[in-house]
Amino acid sequence: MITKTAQELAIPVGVTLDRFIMHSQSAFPYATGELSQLLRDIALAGKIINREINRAGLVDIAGGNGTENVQGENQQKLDIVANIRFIRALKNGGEVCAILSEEDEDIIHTGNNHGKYVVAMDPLDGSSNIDVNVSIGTVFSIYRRVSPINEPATKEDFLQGGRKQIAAGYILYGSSTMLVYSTGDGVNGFTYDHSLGEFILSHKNICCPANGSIYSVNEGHYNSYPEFVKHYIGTCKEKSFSARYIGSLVGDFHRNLLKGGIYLYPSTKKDPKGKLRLLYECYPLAFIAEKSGGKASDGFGPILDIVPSSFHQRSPIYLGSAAMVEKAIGS
Ligand code: FBP
Repeated sequence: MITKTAQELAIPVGVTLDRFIMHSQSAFPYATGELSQLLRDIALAGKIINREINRAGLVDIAGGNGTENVQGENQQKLDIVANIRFIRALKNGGEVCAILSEEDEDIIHTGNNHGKYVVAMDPLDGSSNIDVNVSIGTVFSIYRRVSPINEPATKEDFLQGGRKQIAAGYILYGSSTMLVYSTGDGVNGFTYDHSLGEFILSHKNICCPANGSIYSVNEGHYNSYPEFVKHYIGTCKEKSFSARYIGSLVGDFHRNLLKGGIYLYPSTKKDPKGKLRLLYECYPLAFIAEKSGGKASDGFGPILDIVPSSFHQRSPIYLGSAAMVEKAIGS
């Protein structure tokens, strides 16, 4: 009879998000646990949205809602569900005094004026893929407020600039569901284990490869891209790089973060300022890119150095492996 070791008999489940957060918090002697709780609230909302997405085809939350968001985009029912779920989780969590969402024109005051943090978010990114079962995601960015505690938050709390983010990340609802975030010291990824209802550390200290052979861009807009972008796409083809574009920023970024690659959403004739929103799409992913050794540029300088002026402003973005971003914007 073969005797099994304890490890073999009871394979460890791994490090849960909760335990990882607690462990990281202990590295900061003055930590109060509020940011830790906020990260847990985001994870909880992610679990609920994951459940809604998985069963969208079975219950009446698939498809359009017949309403438009502040960007003039047709809202998918799941866009609205995700927005409600995140706002509710952050309100009930108590750490967040205000939220800026892609789905709402103005700041959402949570009533937690004692809260030290504000969150900017894209509750469900990749709307065009929601109904066709292609990976979609949530993107979030966290700031410590600059307005006085116990008073309502102000727009200044959200217009601090990308380098003032104290944490940022995304949740990818794909073949598996993952939460990837950084609080400034390294980037870590957690895979959702449905059977436990827990996010488990699966990608420790993610480093974006300096170079790669994958480029992600909507070539359907090729004719309206700036000349340097057309030239760069040409060099990618000359080198037989792989074109990979699913039309979900989080899905495309995540692949390139792990394998090496570049995601580009340049300015176009239709969107001369770019399509993606600076505060809750570009800043958070630029934060993850830079903290994992990658780069993020608007074609002229680092995305994180852009001084924001409005909530829903857009920006061109070149994001991913450092050498590829440098090559793209230098083309
Ligand atoms: P949403 O947040 O409204 O989904 O928009 C962003 C996005 O869908 C990205 O996820 C994606 O990379 C891009 O727009 C796709 O745009 P296009 O269809 O023009 O290629």
